[in-house]
Amino acid sequence: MLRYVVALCLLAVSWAQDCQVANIQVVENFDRTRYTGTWYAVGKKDPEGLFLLDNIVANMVIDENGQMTATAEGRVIILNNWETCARMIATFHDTDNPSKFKMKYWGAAANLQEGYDDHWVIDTDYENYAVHYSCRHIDEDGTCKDSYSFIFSRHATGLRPEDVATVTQKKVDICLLGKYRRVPHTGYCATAPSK
Ligand code: RTL
Repeated sequence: MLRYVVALCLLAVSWAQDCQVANIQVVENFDRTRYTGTWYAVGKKDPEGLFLLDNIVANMVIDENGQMTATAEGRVIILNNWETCARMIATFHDTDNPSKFKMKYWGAAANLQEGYDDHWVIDTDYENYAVHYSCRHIDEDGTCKDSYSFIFSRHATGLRPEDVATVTQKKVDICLLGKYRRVPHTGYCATAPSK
């Protein structure tokens, strides 16, 4: 009997979650104003290549034209083994879905990475947690070949225990459960010289 229940549950999960990027659900009625302010990355799933390591803090802003912009910082090690606090700047471009943005980003220093990525808000309660997702390359079968994702918290200490289950379910929904690492906050970017 138990075997059938387990099999049925697995089937239900695989139906609900086909890992097609086009089917990923994002937060409903996204309110960009409530998304502004400081977000501490407390978990991250890395993309391929160079990435922010830890001490990652983002600050979302709405400019005078209503456009969402952001600054972010985080510890990085750039190609020649040089450790620094990367200070990044981003502008967000609207799409036909209010929770899905294109994010143009660049470094305050010229030797930092720049790019144009998706920035999807999968879920947020605005006051405690946000689940972000970005797929850089969609595979031929419609699944994501190279993604990154941040679990943001309003609290540098991590998620509130009552938000953990919701966030875990969202990790399942975006097919990234088990792929995240915790993001330590040690004050690195507050003290290290910027470059
Ligand atoms: C996040 C949201 C807020 C604004 C920005 C973000 C992403 C920054 C990235 C930076 C990568 C930097 C690297 C530097 C080394 O050269 C999503 C936090 C800009 C992806 C790899």
